[in-house]
Amino acid sequence: MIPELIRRRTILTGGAGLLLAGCDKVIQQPTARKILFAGEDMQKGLQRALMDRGAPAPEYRRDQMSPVFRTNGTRDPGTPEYRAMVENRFQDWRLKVGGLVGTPLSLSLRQIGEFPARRQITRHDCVEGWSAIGEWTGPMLGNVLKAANISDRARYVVFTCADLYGGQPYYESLDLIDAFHPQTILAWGMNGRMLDVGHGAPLRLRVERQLGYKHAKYLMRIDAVDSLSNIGLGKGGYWEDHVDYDWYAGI
Ligand SMILES: Nc1nc2c(c(=O)[nH]1)N[C@H]1C(S)=C(S)[C@@H](COP(=O)(O)O)O[C@H]1N2
Ligand SMILES: [Mo]
Repeated sequence: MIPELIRRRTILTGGAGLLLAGCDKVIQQPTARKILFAGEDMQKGLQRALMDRGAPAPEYRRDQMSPVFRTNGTRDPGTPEYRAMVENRFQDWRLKVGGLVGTPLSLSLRQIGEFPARRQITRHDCVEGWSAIGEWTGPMLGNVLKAANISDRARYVVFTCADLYGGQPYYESLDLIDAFHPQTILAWGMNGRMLDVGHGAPLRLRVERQLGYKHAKYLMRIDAVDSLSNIGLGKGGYWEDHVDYDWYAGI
């Protein structure tokens, strides 16, 4: 369910707003956009697309879980800072929640564990051509953003990670439709255990309607922003900025 404030704002911002805000690759594809909205009033088409984006990703049974869930991208951030955090079992790790929020937060793993947790068995799809079904546990991102009193000027949330690519932290972002999707969670558990280093300890994003690279591992910061233009090269994520990913949606 999309919170009323977001639904209202998105409809008010109209076409350009939604298209710019969209992480939904299908909507961003010019061809798909034409097909989706052909013969349809633009505003209606956008509203329909918005409804579709709130739909749940499939969830699976326990016996459908993959016996092996591979790791991909960074498998260990390997920095001295991260090593030190692993060594003391993330007791000094804090998730910073800032940017356009009324109440900036600095949350320990224990405090994150105090939020009601969702447990979901979902399929991860990496654009490199593999999938795996796993169980993820953690609070809804939307509840953490609400706890931080996210401003109604915010339009995106940006995730900053502990692992470095070319000396800079991996980063990703979501618009608020995905951020408040009920299956978008900050996972501290996987397959019934605490998240391990390979899969993004101590905390990683699960955004089940999106491809694998959106699921930022090794979370350090979450910032609410009104624009992505000052983040990295302006396209909202490490791979978006450094690789042309538009072809994914064309499949
Ligand atoms: N911080 C960070 N998050 C990341 C990556 C990464 O390299 N660094 N790789 C992404 C990609 S491409 C995929 S497919 C998934 C892999 O998650 P897994 O290792 O749990 O399978 O993490 C995503 N999140
Ligand atoms: Mo991936």
